Formats: sequence, C-alpha cells, structure tokens
Amino acid sequence: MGQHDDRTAGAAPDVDPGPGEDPELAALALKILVAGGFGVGKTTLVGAVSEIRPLRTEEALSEAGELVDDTGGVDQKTTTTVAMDFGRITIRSGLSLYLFGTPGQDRFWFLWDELSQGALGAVVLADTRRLEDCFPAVDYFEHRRIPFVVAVNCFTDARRYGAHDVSRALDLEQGTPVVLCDARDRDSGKEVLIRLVEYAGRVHTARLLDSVEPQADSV
Ligand SMILES: Nc1nc2c(ncn2[C@@H]2O[C@H](COP(=O)(O)OP(=O)(O)OP(=O)(O)O)[C@@H](O)[C@H]2O)c(=O)[nH]1
Ligand SMILES: [Mg+2]
Repeated sequence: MGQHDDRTAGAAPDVDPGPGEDPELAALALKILVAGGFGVGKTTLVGAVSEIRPLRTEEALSEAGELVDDTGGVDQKTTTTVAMDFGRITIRSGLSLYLFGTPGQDRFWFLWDELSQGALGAVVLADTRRLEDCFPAVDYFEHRRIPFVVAVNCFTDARRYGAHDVSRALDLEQGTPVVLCDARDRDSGKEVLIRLVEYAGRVHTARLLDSVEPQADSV
C-alpha cells in the first residue's frame, strides 16, 4: 500500500514519491466524471469498477419527490443519488482514476460545476430507450470543452443500436467515441474508462500543441 493511495483526486500528476521510491513510478491520479440521465446506471458503473468500497449518497425516492423528479421509464428504482458516487480504479501500475458519479436528477444540476473542476474527462452513460435524457450531459461537456465518451449501457430489454447510430442520434461532434457497455460488469466498465483516458489524452495533447504552435502571420 503506497502513501498515495488515498489522496484527493485531481488532473495533476501526483509527483511526490516517498523516500526511496522511484520518481518514475510516482502515481498519476486522474479525475473522471460519470454522468448521464436519471437511473441510467452511473452508481452501478462506479460500484462495479471501484477497487475500494464506493462512497454512495443514495436516498429513497419518495412520493413527494415524484412531483419534481422525472422517474418515467425507471419503474423499479427505489433510490437515487443525491450528491455523488465516489470510487477508484487502478488502470495500470502508477495510473489511478478517481471516479465521481453525478446525481442524475435535474434538481441537482448546481453540483455539476463543483464536481467537474479539474476533471480530465467524463463518461456520459446513455440508455437507448431514453436517449434524450443524456442530451443535457452531452451539452454540458461540449460547452465546457471537457472530453467525454458516450457509453451506451445495454439494458437487456432495450433494442440494440450500433455506435454509429447513437452518435448520429445524439449529433455528437466528430471523433467523440461511443462505446457499448454493461455498467454491471467490471471489465466492460474498465474498457469504457480506458477508451476515455486514451481519447482525453489525445484531445489534451492536441490542444497543448495548438497553443504552442507559432501563428502563421507571426513568423
Ligand atoms: N438490467 C440492467 N439493469 C441495470 C443495468 N445498470 C443498472 N441497472 C439497474 O438499473 C437501476 C439504476 O441504476 P443506478 O446505478 O442506481 O442508476 P443511476 O444512474 O446512478 O441513477 P440516479 O443516481 O438516480 O440518477 C438499478 O436498479 C440497477 O441495478 C444494466 O446494465 N442492466
Ligand atoms: Mg446514482
């Protein structure tokens, strides 16, 4: 157990190796958001992949809440996330992801700005039976230029669509990856996260290169 294991998440490298530790092996901790509409499987995904006991903030869905929450299409759900989920996964030696699952209901939008501070990127979970529920999350990340992948959580009773169809239906910017997954399955969830890290790495690198490239008219 290294001394970095329980540090606060952030997009910055965790470059503080302990005495005798090889600086090359210093852990990198990246912050990732797991977002999407109500009941799409965010808490399930964070729980499935996390190697620590995930922190959850679930509350029972109440009759009073039915007046403000759109629970249509998610009949069997009895609880909902009211603040966030938190988990951690080691992708490979020296690279950990801190996962922050967002609350799915509209009344918790005010938490998103706080949660997205310093995030490397996001997973937007989608359910093809209620694809429109992930529009706000897609808009949110596109406007803030936070790289994201769309992960279609393939519920057993939902019709299957290809990644290309989902990409078109959501009118995603070119290059935004769409991955099919099962949020309950650890390997499947890990695959989504690896796709996100690779994609976000490419996006951030391209931006960095853009920012240092000499302007054509300044030479
Ligand atoms: N059949 C099936 N059920 C799933 C899948 N993913 C999640 N569920 C179930 O769907 C329900 C919703 O999952 P949650 O993980 O609570 O969804 P959430 O997105 O965190 O919901 P909110 O926080 O309320 O927005 C739970 O009862 C899960 O067991 C899936 O891939 N297939
Ligand atoms: Mg949840």
